[in-house]
Amino acid sequence: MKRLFLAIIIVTAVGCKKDDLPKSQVLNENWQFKKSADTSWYAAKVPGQVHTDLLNNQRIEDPFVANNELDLQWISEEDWVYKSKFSVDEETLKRKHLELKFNGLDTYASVFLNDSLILNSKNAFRTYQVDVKSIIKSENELKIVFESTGKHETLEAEKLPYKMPVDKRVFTRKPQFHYGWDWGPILTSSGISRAIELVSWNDLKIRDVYFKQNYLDDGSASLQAEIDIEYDMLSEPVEIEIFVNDELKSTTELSIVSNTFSVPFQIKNPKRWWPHNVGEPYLYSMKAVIKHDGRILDQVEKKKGLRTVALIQEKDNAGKTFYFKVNGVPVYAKGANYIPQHSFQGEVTKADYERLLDDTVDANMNMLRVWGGGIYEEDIFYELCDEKGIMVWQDFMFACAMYPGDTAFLENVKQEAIDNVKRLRNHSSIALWCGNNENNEAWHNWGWQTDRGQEEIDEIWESYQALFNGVLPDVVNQYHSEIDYWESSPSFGRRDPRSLTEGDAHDWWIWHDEYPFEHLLEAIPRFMSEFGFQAFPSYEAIKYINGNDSISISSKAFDTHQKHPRGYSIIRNYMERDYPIPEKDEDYVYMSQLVQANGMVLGFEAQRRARPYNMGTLYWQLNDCWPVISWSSIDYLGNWKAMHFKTKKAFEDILVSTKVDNDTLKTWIVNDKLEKQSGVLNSKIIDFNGRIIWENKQQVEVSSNTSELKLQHSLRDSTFDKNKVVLVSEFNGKTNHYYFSRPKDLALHTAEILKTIEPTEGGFKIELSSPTLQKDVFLYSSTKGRFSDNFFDILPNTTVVIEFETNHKTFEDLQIKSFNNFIR
Ligand code: BMA
Repeated sequence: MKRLFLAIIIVTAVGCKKDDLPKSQVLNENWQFKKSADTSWYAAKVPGQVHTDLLNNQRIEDPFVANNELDLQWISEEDWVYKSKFSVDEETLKRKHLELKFNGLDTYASVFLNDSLILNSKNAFRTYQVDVKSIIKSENELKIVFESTGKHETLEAEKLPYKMPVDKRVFTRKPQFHYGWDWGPILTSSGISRAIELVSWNDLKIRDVYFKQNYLDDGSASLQAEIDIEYDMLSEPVEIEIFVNDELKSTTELSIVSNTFSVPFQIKNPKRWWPHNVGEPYLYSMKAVIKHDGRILDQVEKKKGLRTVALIQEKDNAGKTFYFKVNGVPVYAKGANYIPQHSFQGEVTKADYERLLDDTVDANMNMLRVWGGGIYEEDIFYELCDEKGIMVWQDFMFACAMYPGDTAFLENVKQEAIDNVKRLRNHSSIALWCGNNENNEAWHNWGWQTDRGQEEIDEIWESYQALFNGVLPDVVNQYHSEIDYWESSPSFGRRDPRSLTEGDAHDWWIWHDEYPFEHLLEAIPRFMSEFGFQAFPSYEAIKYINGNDSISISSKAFDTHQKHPRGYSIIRNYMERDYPIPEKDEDYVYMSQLVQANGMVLGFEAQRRARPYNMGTLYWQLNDCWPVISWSSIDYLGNWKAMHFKTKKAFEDILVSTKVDNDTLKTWIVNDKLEKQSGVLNSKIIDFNGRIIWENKQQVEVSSNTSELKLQHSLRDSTFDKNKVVLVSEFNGKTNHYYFSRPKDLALHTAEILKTIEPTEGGFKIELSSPTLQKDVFLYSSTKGRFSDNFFDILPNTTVVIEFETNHKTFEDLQIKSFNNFIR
């Protein structure tokens, strides 16, 4: 009797209220901050971090200019306090549930609401939810104290009877690159890194919906909406409706008896999501609605693509395959390693994400690896990857270190993994979860076991196992079982011969071991997940570093922006091998970009020619987090280095590529498309004035999704001077230039480049021509804008047309460099 009475009350309470869907109020306004020991408060931006707040209040100099970084180390040794006042309206206050949701606190934070301590957080990658119903009022003060990470790290380190191979940072769950990297400054900031929300609801709130795909074929897709709720309506009947593209797909009635339930639904003749280069990255909009008595209690909508994706590792004669099969089709992965776009994440805008991911697609990449020393990216990153058809290899945030394995640490990481796997699992772009970056390789190959007792070695390795073969794969298996888990990238260190026959490889014979780029022609792994080479950034970034208009690269302060201890000498050694060494700084910058670009392209082409043995190439690294000399192809200011322009060509779905093997010229056509290609392969060797020395035309057909050797021509009887010719190959509008000598040996001529410039709707059209071959022509200007191509060759007596996209109405300072002018 009593029970029935209660039920009636609830039904009436639920039934009669209008407009009480759960609400979220974002608390980003009115923030102030101060150093803990100080008394004056300053305005703060949330989300953000203390360094940029200090900068915006003119308390410090720009950390990215000159060597200011070095003078700012005191910031991370201090504790910082943030506070804000916020009001809550009457209607919200009356709600049954009020909760504060912290989407990112970096890192050791004590949170006070109206002077009550409501949270102690210790993981920048986690989301924390706190019930505040009993203490929230109409006028409130939220205060957060961020303690210096160092204190905590010292305490944790002291608990161990030995030193971890990398000290300090491994104890704190925050972006590891904040502690400095070989391309990043030491700027260990703290602050409110993602939004804080006040979430309120009455009877029911959906915490999470996972539109899980159980089965997919051409005829139908079977899915289930796995719904997590909070509720106050035990045993109440509710209806759950699932909509796909606004069409009602299923209605289910059930009584609420637990926090989770799932609702199956079907999609007939499903459209697939594809990586953009092989199909359309089609996304459905899927919505779960929970109703009671015809009234909506809560609803969640997501964009979701249907696809299967699997990492295929099958034994073969050489070792084991390593490739991604999407919708049953092997897809060759072309792309890069992605790092955070800024040392201070709060500075990255939606426009920055859009531009960088457009640049990714523009360069014909279909995969990015979100590297483990950075962050689990913002939602917008994955939304754009879904939309643009970019696959994401997602590392968990562990890099180049060994991590603790005590229960508290493992539990903290487990919650972090659950938060992020659940947050990201509806994204079709996610193709792989990977445990860490180089931890396994480092432990076995970087001398980290030397001078340790067996017990210590065992304990550190057990911690590794517990985390990367326990906690993390268990979370992936439980929450995102449609995606594979890979323990560590790379599988084997480069000194292990298996690195070329199975798993993924990081080829740091190039750069770190200073092997010549030609090494890439022979050493071809199953999947190259890292290799790279540094170059100087754009003139604009160099001026930013210098804090003035100079392109000088030789000041002490400038050196703060080269984080690799041997960086300058490695660049010079490689340059000396193959290129002339220019005297002027601005020319040296240009030449460094050519060394990087041409060297990397040698690798890309060799790896792509070798498909299906090799099925992927991800270079180190796409972008920068500050102005720096680094391995990136796009600098901090968004400027493309020569490498990004050349990568774009080397990553075209249809690639013509040549190699000379024992006096035989061999040309392949690589076809990543799922359709066969036919056309004329036109090959000619010309001298630098355009005289044809040899020519061959043949009709060819190239099967889909393959690489085929199409031309073999013996050079044994050829009499041409290798330094004076180039092979120009063309197939269906794609061209490739192959030089037979090192750049510095080429007998290029100097001649004027003729140019005309005409205004167009979006900028200017530039036409360039020359009577002689001009190699690696570089256009630059102080007028802000974008060239449609750069670092290209002009063939003798042909005209190259380049668009310069700009908002400026005048364009009088176009400058041109040609590699020809450096030949002595
Ligand atoms: C790779 C990366 C980074 C590093 C890069 C260049 O191993 O994983 O750790 O920045 O090498 O040294």
